[in-house]
Amino acid sequence: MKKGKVFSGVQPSGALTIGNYIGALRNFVGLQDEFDCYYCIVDLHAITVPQIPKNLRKRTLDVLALYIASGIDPEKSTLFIQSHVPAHSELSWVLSTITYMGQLNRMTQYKEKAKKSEENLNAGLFTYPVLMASDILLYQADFVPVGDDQKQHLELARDLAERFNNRYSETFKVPEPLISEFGARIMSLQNPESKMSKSDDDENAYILLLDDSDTINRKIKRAVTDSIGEIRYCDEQPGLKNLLNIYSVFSNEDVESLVKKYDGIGYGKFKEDLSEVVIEGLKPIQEKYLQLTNSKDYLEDVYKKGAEKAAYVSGKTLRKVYKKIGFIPK
Ligand code: AQP
Repeated sequence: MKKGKVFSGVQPSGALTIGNYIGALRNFVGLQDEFDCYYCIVDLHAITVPQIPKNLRKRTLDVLALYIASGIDPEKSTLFIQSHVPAHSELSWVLSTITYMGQLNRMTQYKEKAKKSEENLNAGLFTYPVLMASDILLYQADFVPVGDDQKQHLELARDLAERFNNRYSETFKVPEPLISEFGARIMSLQNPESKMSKSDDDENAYILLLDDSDTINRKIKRAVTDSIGEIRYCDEQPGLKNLLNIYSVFSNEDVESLVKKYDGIGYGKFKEDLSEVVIEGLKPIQEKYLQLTNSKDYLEDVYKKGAEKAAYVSGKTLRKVYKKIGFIPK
């Protein structure tokens, strides 16, 4: 039987955080056996905010290395760089002609990013979700594992697939989001009301996958909690709730047992233990990452092979689209 397809991507817009890992990467790993998975490094998306070319190059390869270090196997999954597959930009243009301005205007991520980058309010930031829809629809993905913040973008992808199918006949699979119930939104350590983001100006707001143990200790120590002084899992203590979520993911213990374990114990000890659990959890990823960054040829081999396969699969969809809308085949 043919396997279902999965597509997802990560932007090389900064070093990856444990938010990216918990909400996305770690879930990618578990899908590899059951599905035909395409995991992309979405560099075209990353340039919607200014990037220093040298850093972008490095981060792109870093994301690839971190995909593999987190357990994604290039023999099972297709790993590739978005700009290596021109069909993404090509389909994006087509889909932009059936996207309503009103839909894009409602996108929360656009509104938030627009606030942050008033002097660089470029059109790419606005049409970002159309490119994301193209990424997904090109592979006829059944499922898209993402963090909770991407739900709205995924709705647009579904909507565009349906609109195109209704207008020109069945062409695209309508994808379903795969958002894990737990850890879908890891919050900033400095402001538990907003999500942890790799492009946050405050480096104490996030833990990077590649942070060393001293840095992790320091950031967790400084993480915002409250003055209640009791370890509980509730909305009135959002900082603590977030830390408990992180603890649970890295320790594989459920939140309830953690709350029991720390009954009557202060935040200091809890944070110390949390640091240890995070440091231990990240260790194997960091070790594998280090090995991989010394194997440039291997990484190049992976992304070249990945691009070949991705170009083949996406090319088929794009040709179908072009034909249906009335373009003359080459
Ligand atoms: N805080 C988070 N909690 C859970 N999941 C998260 N993701 C991001 N932040 C969290 C998930 O990570 C995947 C890759 O995200 P992305 O790089 O494509 O862009 P993003 O969602 O905009 O992530 P960032 O870290 O906030 O990047 P910047 O700061 O560059 O915008 C996605 O599946 C996302 O849901």
